[in-house]
Amino acid sequence: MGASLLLAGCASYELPPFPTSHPAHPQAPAAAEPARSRTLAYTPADVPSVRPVPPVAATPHDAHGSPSTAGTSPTVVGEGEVVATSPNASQVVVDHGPIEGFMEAMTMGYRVDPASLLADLKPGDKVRFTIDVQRRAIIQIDKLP
Ligand SMILES: [Cu+2]
Repeated sequence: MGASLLLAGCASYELPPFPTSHPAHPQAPAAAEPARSRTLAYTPADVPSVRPVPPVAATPHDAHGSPSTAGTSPTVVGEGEVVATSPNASQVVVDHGPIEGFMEAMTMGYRVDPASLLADLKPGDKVRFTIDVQRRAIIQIDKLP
């Protein structure tokens, strides 16, 4: 008798209903879309390690005719190969060699300003590019033969 009472007690036990906020609840709201990747959509503010380059360091590269002589912002010149372009996002990914006084060789994305510089670039193109150091943006790109 005691045992059957105990069983009846067990059988009548019900889990408390899930609150709608519980992920197992049938009416639980779907998880929010994960944020879109912004790997290449950074701004200079996202890159804390920018080291200002003394204008002197850029001077040997200015023979190429970079706009640095006209503006006040220092520039550096690098050479590399286009890996990908994203004209809509004003971005180019380049596999570049070492840029003296600026950064070592690497593959990375750069903002390009104006985006029209990307117009006739395609992956595989060898390029020489000028970077505005303060804006961390490519402001000139020339294809190399
Ligand atoms: Cu780099």
